[in-house]
Amino acid sequence: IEASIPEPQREAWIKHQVSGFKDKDGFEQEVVRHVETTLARSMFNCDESAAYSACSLAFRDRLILEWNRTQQRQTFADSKRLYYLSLEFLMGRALDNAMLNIGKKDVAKAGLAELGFRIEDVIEEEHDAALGNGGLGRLAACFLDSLASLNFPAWGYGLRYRYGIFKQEIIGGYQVEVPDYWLDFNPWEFPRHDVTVDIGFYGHVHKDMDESGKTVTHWEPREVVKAVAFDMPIPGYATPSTNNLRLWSSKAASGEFDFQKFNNGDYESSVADQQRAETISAVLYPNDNLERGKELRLKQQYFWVAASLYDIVRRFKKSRRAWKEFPEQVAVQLNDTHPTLAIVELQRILIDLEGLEWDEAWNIVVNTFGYTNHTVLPEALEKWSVSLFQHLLPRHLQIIYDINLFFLQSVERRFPNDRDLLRRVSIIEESQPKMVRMAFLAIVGSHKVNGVAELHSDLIKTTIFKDFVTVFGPDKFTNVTNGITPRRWLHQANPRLSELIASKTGGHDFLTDLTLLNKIELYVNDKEFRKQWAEIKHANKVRLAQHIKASTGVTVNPSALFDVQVKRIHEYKRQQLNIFGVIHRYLTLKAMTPEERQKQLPRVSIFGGKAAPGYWMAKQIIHLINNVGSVVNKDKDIGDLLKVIFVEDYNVSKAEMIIPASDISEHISTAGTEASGTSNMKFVLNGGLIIGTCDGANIEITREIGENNIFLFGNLAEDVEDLRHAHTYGSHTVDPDLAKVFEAIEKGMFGDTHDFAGMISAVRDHGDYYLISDDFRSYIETHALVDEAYRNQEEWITKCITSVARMGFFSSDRCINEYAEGIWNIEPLHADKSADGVRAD
Ligand code: OAK
Repeated sequence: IEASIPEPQREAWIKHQVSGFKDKDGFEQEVVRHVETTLARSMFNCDESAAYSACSLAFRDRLILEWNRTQQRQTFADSKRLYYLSLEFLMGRALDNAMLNIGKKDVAKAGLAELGFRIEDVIEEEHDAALGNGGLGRLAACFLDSLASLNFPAWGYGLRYRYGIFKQEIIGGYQVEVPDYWLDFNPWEFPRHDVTVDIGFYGHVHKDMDESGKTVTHWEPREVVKAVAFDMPIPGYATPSTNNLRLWSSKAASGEFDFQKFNNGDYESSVADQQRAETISAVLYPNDNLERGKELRLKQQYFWVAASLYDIVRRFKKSRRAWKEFPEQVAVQLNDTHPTLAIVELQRILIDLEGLEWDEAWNIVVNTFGYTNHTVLPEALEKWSVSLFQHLLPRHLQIIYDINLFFLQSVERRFPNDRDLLRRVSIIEESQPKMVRMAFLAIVGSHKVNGVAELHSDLIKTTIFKDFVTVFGPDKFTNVTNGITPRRWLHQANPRLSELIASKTGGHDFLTDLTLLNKIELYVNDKEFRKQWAEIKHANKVRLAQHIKASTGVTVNPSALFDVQVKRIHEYKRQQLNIFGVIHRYLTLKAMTPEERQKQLPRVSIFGGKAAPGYWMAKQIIHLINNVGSVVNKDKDIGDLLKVIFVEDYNVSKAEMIIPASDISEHISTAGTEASGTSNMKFVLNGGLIIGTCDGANIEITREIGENNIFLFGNLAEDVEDLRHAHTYGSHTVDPDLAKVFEAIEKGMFGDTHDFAGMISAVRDHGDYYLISDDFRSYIETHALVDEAYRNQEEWITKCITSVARMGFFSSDRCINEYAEGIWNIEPLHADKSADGVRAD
C-alpha cells in the first residue's frame, strides 16, 4: 500500500522541508546538536570518537536528502537501471570521501577546528568498512563511486556481514587473525526494517495442475530466513546524485525465539533458530582467488541473490510494464560467478511464479545479465556439488538441468556428432561427485561476458572459455579494462599532489575527466613544479616512516628508495620472489667491503597484505618476511642500506597512506595469472614507478606511459606452459644466485628452517609452478636498473611526472562508461530533471 500524504496536508511538509547545513556555522550547529541529542553527550565529554560520530551524522543527513531526491528522480524518469551484484564491497572509510564528494571538507575543517578538533584526527577515528578481500571487492567500491559521479541510475546489492575481513596481527612473525566487528556504531547505514524478504531453503518440489490444465511447479522450502535491507548512501563527486548500496542482513523469519522451549528450560535450542538464521550474514569468507565449496557460502549466495532479485522485480512491477520489457528496464551485472544463481532465480520467478513460457522467460533472463570474470586460476573457479544443490535448492537444480539440456541440444544441432564438445561445455561436470560449473552457467545465462584487462580477456577466450567462443561466436566476449576512482586514489589519498595538479591543469576538472592529466606533461621541465613534486613525495614518505616507527619501532630513512608490495599474499602474486630478492640483496651487501657498501643505494622494502587463514604457504611467506626483517633491521653492517618492513593489517585506509609514499612498487605475478591488478594503477597515479611482469593491466599501463617509464622483467604468458612442462619432464636446475638464497635460509640465517622448507621445495623439488627460478635472474637485474635509475633523481622525477600525465585511461569513469555503452545500455540521469511528488523506493 502506498503511504503518501494527502494533497491538502502536503503544504505543511513543504513548509518544513529540511535542508542540510550550508556553511561553517550551520555545520557546527549540526555537530553540536548531534553530540547533545543523538549521542547524548556534551562539550564536557566529547572526545574525538564522538566528534567523528557527530560530524559523520551531519554529513549523513545531507547525503540522505540528496539520496531521496536522486531516488525520486530515478523513479520518475523510469529509465533503465543497473544493478551491480557483488558479494564484496571493500568501501574503506566514508567520512573523508563524503566530505570531498559533497565539496564541504573546508567547511568541516574550519568548523571542527572551532569546536576544538583537528580534522585529520577525526577522520582517523573511522573504522574501515572492510566487506571484501582484495581486488574484486575494491573494484566494486570504485565502480559505485563512478556510477554516482557519472549520474547513472544504479544500485549495488551485497551482504551486510557482521564481521568483515579479519584484522591481522603479527605475533612472533606469524599472522594472527582477529575478528573485525565493525557495526558497533555505523552512522553510514540506514536500517530499513520495513524492507524485508523471506528466503527459502531446502524442502521439496512438487508438480500440480492449474485450472487451465497446465502443470505448475511448486517449491516448498523447509527453512525460511528473513532478509532485512540496510542502505548506504553513495555520494557522487561534484553532483547531487547519491546512489544506493543495499546490503542484506539475515534474521530468523519468526523474529522471536521459541518461548515454549525457553520456559521448558531448553535455553540453548530456544535461540538456535535465531542463531542459525543470523549465521548466514555473519561473516565474510576470507579467501581471495580461492573457492572452498562450503554449504554456508552457497547459502549466503542464494540468500543475497534471492533478496536482491525480489527487490528488483518488485520495483519493475510497479511500472506495470509487460515482462518482455524487463531487459529494457533492468541490467544486472554479475561480479564474478558468486551471484550466478540470480540467473536461475529469475528464470524460476518467471516460469514458476509469473507463469511465463520457458523460452520467453529465458530470453528475458539472457538479455538481463552480464558476467565479469576476474580470474583464470583453476582453484578460484566455482563449482558446487550436485548433491549439495539437490539438498539446499532442489528446484534450482531442476532448472539448471533444464538450462543445460536446452543449451546442449542447441550445441548438438550446430555441431552434430561432437560428443566431446558436449562434455566439455556441459554446465554439469560428469565427475565423481558431479559438479555444477558456475562460470559455464554464467556464460550461458548472460548476453555479454567480459574480462578485466586485454591480456586477461584474450586468455579467457583461448583457455578456460575457448569452447564457448566456438559455440557462441567471439562477439559474446569482450574486454573492459579495470579502472580506479581518482577521487579516492588521488584527491583523498594524496591531497597535496591533487592540488599541485589542479594548479597546473586549471582546477579540479581532471578529477572528473582524468585525461586532462596530460596537461602536466607541459610542466615536466618546470623547475618549480618539479621541486614541489619532489617535496610532496618526500612528505608522503616521511608520514609513512612515522607510521612505521610508531607501529614497528623501526626507523627508516625517508630518503631511501621505498620499494612497496602491498596486496593479498598469494603464491601467484609472488611475494616469495620479492623476499628471496631481498635476501639476495642482503647477502650481496654483507659480502662487500665497508668502502663498497658506502656506494650502495639505501632501500626500504615494504610489504603488507593478508593471507587466507587456511593458506599455509601464504602464511609461511609472511613469516619469512618478518624473520628476514628482524635479522636485517638490526644488522650494524647494513644500517640504512636495507630495511625490511611488514605493515600489519593492510587495508583500504592503510593503502591511502602507503601508496602515495612509494617510489617503486612490485606487480610481479607469474605472467598470465593476475587478471588485471588495480593497485598498479593507483601507484603510478601517485607518482611512483613500477617493477612488474608482462601481466594484467601492467601491459596497458606500459602502452600508455611508455616503456621507458616502467621496469618490466620476466617470462611472457605465452611461454609459461612450456616452461612448466620442462620443469616436470626435463631437468630443472635452480638459478645459482637463488640457490645461495636457499642455502642461507637452510643454514638458519632467518630462524625456523623447518617452516620455510615448503617454500624452497616448491621451487626446487615440486616443479616451480610459479616460475620463481625462471624469473629470478631477470628480476635481480631489473632491480639493479631501478637502483641506477633512482640515483639520477632528475631523470627519475621526469619519469614519474610523465607517467602520471599519461594515466588518464585508468579512471573507473572510463571503465563504467564502457560498461554502460557496451553491456548495460544505460544513460545518465542528470539532476535537473524534475521529480516533484514522486515516492522513492
Ligand atoms: C576473488 C575471488 C574470486 C575470483 C576473483 C577474485 C579477485 O579478487 N580477482 C581480482 O579481481 C581484480 C578486479 O578485477 C583484478 O584486478 C585482480 O587481478 C584479480 O585477481
